[in-house]
Amino acid sequence: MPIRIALRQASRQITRRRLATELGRRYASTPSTFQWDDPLNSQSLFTDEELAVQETARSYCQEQLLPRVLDAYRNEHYHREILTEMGELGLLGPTIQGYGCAGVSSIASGLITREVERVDSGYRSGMSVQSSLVMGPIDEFGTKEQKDRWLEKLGQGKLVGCFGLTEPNHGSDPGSMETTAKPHPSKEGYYSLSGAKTWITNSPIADVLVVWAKLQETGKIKGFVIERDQCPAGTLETPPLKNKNGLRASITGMIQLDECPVPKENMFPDVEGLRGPFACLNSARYGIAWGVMGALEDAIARTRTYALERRQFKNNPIAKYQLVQKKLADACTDAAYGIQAAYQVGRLKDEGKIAPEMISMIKRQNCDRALINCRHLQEVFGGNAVSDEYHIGRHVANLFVTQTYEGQSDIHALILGRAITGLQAFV
Ligand code: TGC
Ligand code: FAD
Repeated sequence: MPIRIALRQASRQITRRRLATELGRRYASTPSTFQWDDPLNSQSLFTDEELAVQETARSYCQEQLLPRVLDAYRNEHYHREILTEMGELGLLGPTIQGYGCAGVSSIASGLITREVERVDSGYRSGMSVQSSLVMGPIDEFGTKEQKDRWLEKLGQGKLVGCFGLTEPNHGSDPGSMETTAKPHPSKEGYYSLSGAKTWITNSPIADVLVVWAKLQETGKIKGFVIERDQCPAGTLETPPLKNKNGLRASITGMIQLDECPVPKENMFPDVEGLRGPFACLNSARYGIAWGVMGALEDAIARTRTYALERRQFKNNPIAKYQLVQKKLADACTDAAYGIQAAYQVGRLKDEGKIAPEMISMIKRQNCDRALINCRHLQEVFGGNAVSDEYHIGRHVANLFVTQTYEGQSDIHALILGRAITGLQAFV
């Protein structure tokens, strides 16, 4: 059964279940009822289909991902099968029409990333790369042959993809990249790619690698899809980068290309320059803006529970103390505002009315606020914050990475500054 139809059926079931069991609590709650875990009643904004997608994602994440995360994080082990499981549920490439993808709204896709990152940013990272940074450019810039060849298998999680833009010497400034593509000296109809990409999510396990390189003939950036199993020995290496102190439940590595032959038909024909990678990054950054709110919401829920149970001074729960309450009030406010902002940008995205600066604004603000609030909430756990079983330290370490990748926070401030003043401050 096509996933979209499954989702519609699920949506109807949820509507019935919702009316039966949740009436009066959240969806049908009166406007005056304050819910600490949804202070501005964002649930009331979502369509039935979006609620169904949220429910599917939440059940999967809480029942299947959460039990695995501590082991994955401790051992820095990414469970490859997660992408297959997500594919079976229709969570990959969810906004893409056709190729077995769910074809749901940008809000629904944001709700998926929020649920996944409620468990762990690294799991969201692996999924975002597959959906926004690999399936996204193939869908947007690929030929029909390229789409037919890869999209369905990527959507099912049968193939894993990665996105290589960052280089060892060029992170915030990818326009200065050194990786080149030139006509292959001995293979007719092939380009030869050489260069190195670093800090690449999924690269050690990727079957298809979207790599951005400068075409030697023109000096313009072009996108290529490299198929690992087509690369002669020694032309493609993807060593893992181990011993990370954040995002340990995801897998990260390099892409090393040494005169790697890539068929000309694997190049995206009609997009050139930074517009190509940045168009994909718009979707991925939008997803992060939702995702980090999930991590913050999980931190709030865990902190609230802990503060109500932990007693100090005359047997009072520490939740009774004003400084603890202020930390929770700040965090709940930022989470609620962040969701509203992400929602507005998502609706505008689907209406074709977004400017990239809107995405810079929510990516930066939501990542910064998630990180700062989690760092404050971590204090509520006292010494127990040091134990990974309380999960808060893992969120803090992960959120530092989310603030850094896909444009570090200050870089997004400069993107906004350029839009506000008309003056660019990068160089
Ligand atoms: P600039 O002159 O600003 O732009 C060059 C061309 O690109 C176009 N463009 C965009 N198009 C669509 N969407 C956007 N958001 C766009 N931003 C720029 C622009 O219109 C122009 O087009 P054209 O046709 O005129 O050539 O370029 P610049 O070199 O001055 O850029 C500066 C800056 C800082 C904005 C940019 O380089 C930047 O954003 N740097 C941050 C780098 C970054 O985000 N890297 C991400 C790597 S991927 C990653 O981190 C994945 S992590 C995944 C995970 O694990 O979840
Ligand atoms: P730099 O560019 O060296 O920046 C260092 C600091 O200098 C930052 O604070 C930055 O804001 C500041 N800075 C730089 N230039 C300026 C300026 N002009 N004005 C003011 N401040 C400035 N990349 C991919 O392509 N694909 C991936 O899948 C991917 N996954 C990642 C996964 C992880 C776990 C990590 C850590 C990174 C990943 N990245 C990926 C790379 C990521 O996008 C880069 O790390 C990020 O863009 C920053 O680049 P950089 O690390 O080279 O930092």
